[in-house]
Amino acid sequence: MASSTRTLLSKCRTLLRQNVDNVRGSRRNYHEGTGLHRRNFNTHNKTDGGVQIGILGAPIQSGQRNHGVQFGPEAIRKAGLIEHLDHHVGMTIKDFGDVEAGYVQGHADFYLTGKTPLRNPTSTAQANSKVADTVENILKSCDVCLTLGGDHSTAIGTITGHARARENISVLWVDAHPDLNTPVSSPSGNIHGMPLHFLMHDLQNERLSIPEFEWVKPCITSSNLGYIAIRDIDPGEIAIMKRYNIPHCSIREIDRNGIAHCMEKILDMINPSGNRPIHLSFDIDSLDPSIAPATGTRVRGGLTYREGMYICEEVARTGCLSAMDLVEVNPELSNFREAKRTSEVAVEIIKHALGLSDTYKLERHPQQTRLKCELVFSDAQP
Ligand SMILES: [Mn+2]
Repeated sequence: MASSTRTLLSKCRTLLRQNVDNVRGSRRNYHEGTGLHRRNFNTHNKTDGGVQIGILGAPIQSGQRNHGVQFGPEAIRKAGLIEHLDHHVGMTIKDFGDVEAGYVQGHADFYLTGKTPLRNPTSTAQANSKVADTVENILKSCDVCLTLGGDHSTAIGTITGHARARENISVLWVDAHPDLNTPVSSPSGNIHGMPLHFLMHDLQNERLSIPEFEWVKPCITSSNLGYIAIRDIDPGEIAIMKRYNIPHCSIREIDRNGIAHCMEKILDMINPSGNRPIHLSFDIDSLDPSIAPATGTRVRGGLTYREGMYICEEVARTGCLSAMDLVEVNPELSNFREAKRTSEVAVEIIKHALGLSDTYKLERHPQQTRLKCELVFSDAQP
C-alpha cells in the first residue's frame, strides 16, 4: 500500500474516532446534565409499590388488505410475552385480553376521495373506538398501556385513549412509513397508512368529513410527533412533512450519523424538557425484513436488530414511556419459522422498551425488594 494511502486511511480513522467520542460525550451530557431519565409523571395508583403494565390485544385487520395481521396479538403472546415480563420483581402484568374487532371482508363501505376509495372505514372506526375507550380505562389503573396489533390503524384508538388519559403526550413513530397520508393523498386507500392525519391538529383542514370517524378528536401537533427509520414515503406525505416541519430521522440519517445521535435529536425535539408522557408506536416493518419478515409492507434496508433495540432502550431511559403499540406482525405472511422469529423479535422490542433488556443492566437497590429500574420506573422525582 502506498504511504499516501496509508496516511489518508489513518486520518479517516482518527476523524471517525473523534466523531464517535463526540456523540458519546454529548449523550452523556444530555442525560446527566438534564436529568432526563429522572422524570416520572406516573405517580398514581401504585398501591403495591410496583409498576403496572396493562396489555391489550387489538386484532384489527381492516386498515389494510392482508389477511392474518389480526393474529398478531395471539402470535406475540404465544412467543412468551407474558412469561418474559411476569417474573420481574416490581412489575405487575395485567392482561386485558383482546378488543372485539369485528370485520366483514369485502364490505362495500367506501368514499370516493379522488384516486382511491377509503377502505373499510366502518370496521376500522368501530374497532378503534373500542380501543380508545379501553386504553383510556387501562391507563386509569396502570402505569403503561401496551397494545398489540393488529395493523397500524390501531394507533387511532391507542393515541386517542392515551391523550384522553394523560396530558401533553408526545409520539415517537418507529416505522418504515410515516403513515401520514390523507384519504385524498393515499395511493392505496388503506387506513393503516393514514392514522396520523386523523390525530394531528395541523391536518384538520385536510380532513374529510367521514361520519364513522367523527369521534376522533385531534390530540397531537406536528412538534409532538417524531419519526425514526422512515424510508418508504409517498409524495403526499413528503409534502405534509415539509409543510409542517415534522421532526424525523430517516434511515439515511441513521446511516450517516448513527442511531445514538438520531435518538438524541428526536427525543430532544419531541420531549425537550423530558417530562412528557411518551407514546411509542412501533411498527415491526421498521426493522429490516431479514430480522422481522412476517409483516405486510416489507421494505428492504431497515433497522438492524441492535438499532431497533437501542431505540427502545433510549425510550426506556427517559422514564417517560406511558403507552406503546407493537403493530403489523402478520404470522400468515411467511412460513412457520419466520413467523415465530418475527413474534420473538416483537417480544424483545417490548422488553427493551420496558427497560428489561439484558444489555441494559437493571440494578437491584440493596435496601429494596423490588428492582430499581432507572429506566422506566425511577422513583426519583424531578
Ligand atoms: Mn406503520
